Amino acid sequence: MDHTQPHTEAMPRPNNLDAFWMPFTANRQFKSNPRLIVSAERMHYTTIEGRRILDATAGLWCVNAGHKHPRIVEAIQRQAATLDYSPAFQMGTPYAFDLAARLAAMAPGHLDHVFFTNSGSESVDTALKIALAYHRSRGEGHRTRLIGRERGYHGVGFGGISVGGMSANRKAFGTMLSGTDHLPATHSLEHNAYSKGQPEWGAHLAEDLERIAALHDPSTIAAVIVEPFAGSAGVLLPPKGYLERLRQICDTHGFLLIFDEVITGFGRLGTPFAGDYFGVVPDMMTTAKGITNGAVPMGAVFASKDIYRQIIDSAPEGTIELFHGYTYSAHPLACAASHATLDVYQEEGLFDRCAALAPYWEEAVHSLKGEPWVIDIRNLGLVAGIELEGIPGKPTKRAFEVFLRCYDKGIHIRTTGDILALTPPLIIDKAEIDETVDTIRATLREMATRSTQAAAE
Ligand code: PXG
Repeated sequence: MDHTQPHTEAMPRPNNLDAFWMPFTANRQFKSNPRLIVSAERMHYTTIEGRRILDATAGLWCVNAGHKHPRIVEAIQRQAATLDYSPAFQMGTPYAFDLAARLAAMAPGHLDHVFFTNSGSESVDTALKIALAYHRSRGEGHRTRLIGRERGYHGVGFGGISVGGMSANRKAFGTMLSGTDHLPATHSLEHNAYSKGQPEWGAHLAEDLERIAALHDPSTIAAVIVEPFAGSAGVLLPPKGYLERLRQICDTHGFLLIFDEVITGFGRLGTPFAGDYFGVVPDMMTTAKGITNGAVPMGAVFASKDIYRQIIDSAPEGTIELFHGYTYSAHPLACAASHATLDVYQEEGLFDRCAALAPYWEEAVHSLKGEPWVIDIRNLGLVAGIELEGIPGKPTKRAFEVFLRCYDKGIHIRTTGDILALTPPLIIDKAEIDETVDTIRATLREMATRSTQAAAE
């Protein structure tokens, strides 16, 4: 089969769906009615039956330049045929050094150094470890506490779930890291429902960091990690002034501020990073996903000059300064994919395109106000969360039904709890925005009609 051509005809189903233990999936439900994808191009997937599905979530918030971009495909193919693998421990490739320099030049402030990982989860655990190593090398090894936020998502490593605040991701996994604490989530239906962009209410929630500092004593706290806006928990936006205040409190007490930019990085808000959008520069930034347009796994932690110099310069010459790294850190295929991805972002002006489309997007998603069960709509850049009133006693069920029906109608959306999340590739056009929103509208109306009929019977 020619894999460079769009796949059109139906493919045979796999004989056995049992062996693959699927991640973050209702395995039994999925396997009883699987949704199998065999190819993708630009804004669309093709299913095994040959149906086209519009990808309104950029994969899992990662395919910012659209699927199967020829430039990225070609770069990966060329790299695989040139250097398939080479270690990044005590050796290096020109691609990795060039990429790190290029990324550092894109990053805000003094985030001048890049540590490569393979995923967002690894980026988060890496950043938390760097924070601890940094304080220790300054003779402040007593700073061990890590502060996250309720409803935060920082991947699935033990560090990430410890500072994360989504209870389903924590409850089965014991005590996790000790010495963590959590800020309150910033979302309030009561005060901020239907805000367009950043909500007005809630900057004071940052003051809780002072309470946490007073409780534990500031000298025990190493770092604070937050998503600039919470994605996985259902698009929870930072109130105006909130991130600025977190930055100030961290500066006052010597806490490192880490922005988890795994989904906000690489153009999602129309700027390279969310820190640029909000005008707040963290001490470290965790990234993944859009760094390679999702085409090859890769993550990167950006660290400030001060953090890097402190750890590197305080170790004796000739010794390894940070005992950390992955077999696939700076993998040649990922480096090639990332270089090509950055070229595409730049040459196609995709971040500017995102910024230019954001007002149209905002109006389109807010047109769902008043549709059945809709209780809030939130948006920023090319991101939206549409919160539904759940079925009493059956959380998540209503939103999941919307997901299934939209899929049948040819639109892929994400759900978390009873919130629909939309985060399309930055190449989406106005007609595709309308198609996405109209499909959700039609689905909600159809479900409401059916539920009224069922009640009458
Ligand atoms: N941090 C943040 C902020 C994330 O959103 C991770 C870390 C972990 O990345 P990896 O590469 O280890 O998965 C993420 C991942 C969704 C969804 O639909 C979001 C993520 C992953 C899968 C689904 O909200 N974010």
